[in-house]
Amino acid sequence: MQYWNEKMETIDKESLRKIQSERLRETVKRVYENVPYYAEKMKKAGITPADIQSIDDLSKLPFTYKTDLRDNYPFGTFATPLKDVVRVHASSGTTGKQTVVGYTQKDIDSWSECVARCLISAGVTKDDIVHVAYGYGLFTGGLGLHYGAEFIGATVIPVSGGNTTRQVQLLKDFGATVLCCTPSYALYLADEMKAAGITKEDLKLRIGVFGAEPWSQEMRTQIENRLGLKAYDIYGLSEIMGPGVSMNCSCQEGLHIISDHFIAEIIDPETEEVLPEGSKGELVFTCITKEALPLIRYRTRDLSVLTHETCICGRTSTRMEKVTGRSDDMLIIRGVNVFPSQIESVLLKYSEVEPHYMIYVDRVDNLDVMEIQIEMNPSIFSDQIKKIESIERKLRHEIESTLGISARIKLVEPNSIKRSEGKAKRVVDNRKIFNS
Ligand code: DLL
Repeated sequence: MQYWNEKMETIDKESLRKIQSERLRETVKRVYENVPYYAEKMKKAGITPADIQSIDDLSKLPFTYKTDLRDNYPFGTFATPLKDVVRVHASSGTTGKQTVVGYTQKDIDSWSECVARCLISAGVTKDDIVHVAYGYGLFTGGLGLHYGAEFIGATVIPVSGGNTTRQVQLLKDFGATVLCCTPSYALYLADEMKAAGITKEDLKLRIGVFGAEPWSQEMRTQIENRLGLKAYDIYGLSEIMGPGVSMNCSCQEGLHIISDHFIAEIIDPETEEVLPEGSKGELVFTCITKEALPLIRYRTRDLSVLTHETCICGRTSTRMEKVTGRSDDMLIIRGVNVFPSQIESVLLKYSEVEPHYMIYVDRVDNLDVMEIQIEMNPSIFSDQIKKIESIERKLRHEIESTLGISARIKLVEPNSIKRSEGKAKRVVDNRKIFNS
């Protein structure tokens, strides 16, 4: 089967515009009536739902930012009462607070269909065995792929992340044909296979569904060669839905956005001006079918390029190029979103250290590692090594529980971190994902 929902996936452009306009009108009216935060924002911008008649009016609407979700933490941006919300997920916010997202049963069904459409466009069928190694839990990766794969009737192995030795054994024993995980974890699995003396011929993998972090063409080639599969890029973000906002089809000419559910725009991140088709800029999404959290013009901070040309596969949806970076300082480390500001908010709580720090990120044996160097306060500098080590331990523990991933903590001498004269440079990312 080539399509999951042929009618929608190959719909002519004019009919798609009509559907998008109609759904946009309904969504704007619904958020205006049900979300005080949106009503206020629209009033400030001097518009009412009557001003939004078609997708040509989209640019009249104000943007939504990640901080808006944080300011209305946890459920203040929901457009339905909590009793109609059947599931909640979350991802990192810019400070300690999580960005909380919710789904009604209809949202879960649409999400499953979006992921199903993505998987089918990459060639997954109901006869496949799908090993899901994205994390299950508040992160949308595990359950998102799980429901989508089940929706098409495939056999799902819900392994979640971690315990790599066991993952390799399960891949071999259960004969998975599809692997879903972050691209960096795919390479880590390849290393683990090598160590266990398992070759790609011992496995039955044929398709890889990789996303949740940026990855290069070189990495794709490496993964394909080492695991003996064809690698596909899946994109998404929790605020909009989770995985399945877009994905490569078998032509691999960009990622198909599920355009009857999400309207995409590209803007200049500085001027916020909408850019013409083909320009590189920041992706902005508007949800037009969501019930619980229909975000309007959400600033993703992800950099990409859009095209509205029909693909060779016959799909008429808007396509986006592989995401090549971000317009903010968010890092994705082992699939987890990390903002330097989250680290800073932990450090500021400790009087033993100064708010001067550097974050070093590297990839060692296909695994992301992070080291945070922090200046000690002069008062503890002369203290015993034991005391310094105990502060490092305390910080390590707190950073790990705030970020959800571990980091090496190294306390350094007072005044040893270079002060900047302009914007502070706090991150050195040596992973060189895009060689730029
Ligand atoms: O990462 C959802 C997801 C799960 C996508 C599994 C794909 C597979 P968040 O945790 O909210 O959601 O992080 C969203 O991750 O804004 C991008 O910066 C980045 N990202 C996601 N997919 C890709 C991709 C999930 N294919 C943030 N390429 C997004 C590059 C990606 N970056």
